[in-house]
Amino acid sequence: MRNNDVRIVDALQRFAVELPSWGFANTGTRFGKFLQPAAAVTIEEKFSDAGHVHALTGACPTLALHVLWDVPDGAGGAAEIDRLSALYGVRAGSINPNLFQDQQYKFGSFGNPEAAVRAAARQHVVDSIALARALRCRDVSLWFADGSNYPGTANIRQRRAWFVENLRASHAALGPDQRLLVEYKPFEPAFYHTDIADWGMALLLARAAGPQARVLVDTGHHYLSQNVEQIVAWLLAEGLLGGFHFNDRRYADDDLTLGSIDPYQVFRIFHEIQLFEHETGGPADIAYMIDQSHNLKGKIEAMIQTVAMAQALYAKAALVDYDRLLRAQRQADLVRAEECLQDAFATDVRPAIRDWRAARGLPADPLEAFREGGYLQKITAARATRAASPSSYA
Ligand code: RM4
Ligand code: MN
Ligand code: MN
Repeated sequence: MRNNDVRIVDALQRFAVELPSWGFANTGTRFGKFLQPAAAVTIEEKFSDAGHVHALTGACPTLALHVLWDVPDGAGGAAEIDRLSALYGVRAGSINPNLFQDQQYKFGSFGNPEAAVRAAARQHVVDSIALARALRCRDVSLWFADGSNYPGTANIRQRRAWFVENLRASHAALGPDQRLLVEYKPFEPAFYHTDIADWGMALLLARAAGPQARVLVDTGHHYLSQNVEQIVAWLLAEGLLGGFHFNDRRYADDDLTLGSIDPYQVFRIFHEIQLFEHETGGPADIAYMIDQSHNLKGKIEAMIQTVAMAQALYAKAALVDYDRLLRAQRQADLVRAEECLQDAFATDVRPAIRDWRAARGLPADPLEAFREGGYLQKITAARATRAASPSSYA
């Protein structure tokens, strides 16, 4: 048991997860938006909420920014972001260009048949890289809504070539310490073909882009029953796993709270990563990020719940007995091998996590601390005075 406690503490010490600025804003579905009076509208409010989550969990030192929604002035807005970082105790994290919202992107961005639109999209990514550099952010994270709705309406190979061209040009703008993350998604908003539909396409494009490009795995961006941890294992083996967008889903890209539907899958993903680290003797260079926007749950509460879930599942994965596991695998001792994972998953890590929090001066139960702390009441009163405004997303 003591040994377990040490492993849990070690795991918690090295685990950090990035919050999404858009997770604190009013979002919804394409059918409707149910506005929350406490939802963040300004970038300052998003920093404030993220700072509060970090203060309660100690695990979220960075905030992902969406360029168009958060820093529309690009690198010109960097000084204000720096001010907010210092004020609220969270740094800017990944920078997310927006290549899907402008009218010009109706038929795509990097894959648009018009050269002028492809050039505008490329310029936006180059500007986003400059913003990231001004903020000392390493990762520029690309997600494309590009695709087509009907067979025959797009030249799939031509668009692929345009993607390669623009990704190479974007990569050329990176500073030596920066990375380009390429996210994939099988469908939506495109319903016939999506230009980067799966991890294989993302991997080939990342490779074509250049040595500082990596694949980003959004856990919700897979077909039902797909083995996500196998994808993770392969990307690790190829040295191309750059980061995650965490969320859960029951049907498609539902952006539900991490681990709410299938915590064992998240555990298995963490297991593949930690086994890789055990075997290679060093940390995998992965950016863990949350990509969730809660429509019905309280936004800050759901974010704290997510972080606590991520910590617990990461800690459980750290409990797998590798010697026993690898021996059982070699001997094809199936049940024993399987048990190694199941035992770790079944371990109650909550007491050790509470102790770890207390030792660091954090509330033992961050959700309870949030409910009792008065922050939500304070921002609800302060923000209710202005007309609630939905964000443009979703
Ligand atoms: C996508 C994807 C991206 C996010 C957009 C808004 O489904 O998950 O990461 O930026 O939504
Ligand atoms: Mn995502
Ligand atoms: Mn998504």
